[in-house]
Amino acid sequence: MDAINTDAPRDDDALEKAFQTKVDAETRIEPKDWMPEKYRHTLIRQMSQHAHSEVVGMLPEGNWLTRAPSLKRKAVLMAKIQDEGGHGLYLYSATETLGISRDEMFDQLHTGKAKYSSIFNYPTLSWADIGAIGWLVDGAAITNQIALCRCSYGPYARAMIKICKEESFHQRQGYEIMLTMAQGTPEQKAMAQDALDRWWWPSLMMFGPNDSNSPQSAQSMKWKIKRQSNDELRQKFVDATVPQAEYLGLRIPDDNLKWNEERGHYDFGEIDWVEFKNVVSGNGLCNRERLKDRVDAHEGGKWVRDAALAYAEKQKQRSAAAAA
Ligand code: FAQ
Repeated sequence: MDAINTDAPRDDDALEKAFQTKVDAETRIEPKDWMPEKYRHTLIRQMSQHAHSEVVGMLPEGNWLTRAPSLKRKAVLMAKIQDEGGHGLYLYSATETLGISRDEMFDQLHTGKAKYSSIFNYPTLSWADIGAIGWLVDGAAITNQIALCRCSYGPYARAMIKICKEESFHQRQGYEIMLTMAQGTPEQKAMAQDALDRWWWPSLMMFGPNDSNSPQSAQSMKWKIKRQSNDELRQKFVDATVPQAEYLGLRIPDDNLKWNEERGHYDFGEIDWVEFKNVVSGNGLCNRERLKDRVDAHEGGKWVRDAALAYAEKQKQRSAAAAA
């Protein structure tokens, strides 16, 4: 058998061309395949930010676990939050296939070097916020993630399929909370409206900057990491969500929202990009609190990780002794 000469000069241009041909032909890229370094880095950036978002996203909802209005609501919310933790774990594992360790990713999150979704830096002020998060935040997340199920990188695309199924249940449980409140007492309906007022614009920001202002988009679309642009996905979300708000009898807080017959889509107002930039750069209402809670949870769990490692080491030594 011929040995592969790893010292031979490699023609990166030819490799990149072959790589792009493979992507264009819709052949999935797998961990051991050759890939351009920039593709690997782009995926590590996006997938680790996505994983961090799932894990930090547990915090605003966790705030309401002890105050859920009934045992049933509490059990459902607990299951949803655990699902989000599971999504973080799939995504961290999928990202590890690209050659970064989980410890490095945690370090990037805890030192503020890595981003996570802007949405989780807003406070959850009432029980209706739990409904609004499920309906709008999970609804926006699914809109984005359905497109990611066809991402060119195999482990990311496959993780998304399971995650989307669970997010779809999350979205329904949120909508059902909103429906119950919107059909409840006038005070409950007012709480639901207030939650929609506060979560609508931040939910639209989840899709990222406008296409004309999105530095990563062009290359990510060419590599089929992203299959639809930020603005296309945002429009899809608005078009799907407006009739849902109408059914609830709630008003979306946007005076410029109206159906455009010619485009076949809803027109909507301008996002406050100054607010978006502030939140993404660490100055949102809850950025500091969220990072502190994450770091505290990680440090608080150190003894569990140490105990698990010590146990694994003891088992290894026992098996080695038994085999000797
Ligand atoms: N927040 O050039 P682009 C969930 C950053 S999961 C913070 O457009 P790209 C589940 C962006 O990273 C929600 N940063 O970038 C759940 C880039 O930064 P960098 C998370 C943002 O990557 C529900 C820079 O701005 N989902 O909710 C945001 O092509 C309920 C320039 O932007 C994902 O992560 C933002 N909103 O497009 C859990 C999906 N937007 O690294 C609990 C995967 C943009 O260059 C409860 N990610 N940035 O410094 C994506 O699809 C993409 O990364 C985008 C951004 C669309 C987010």
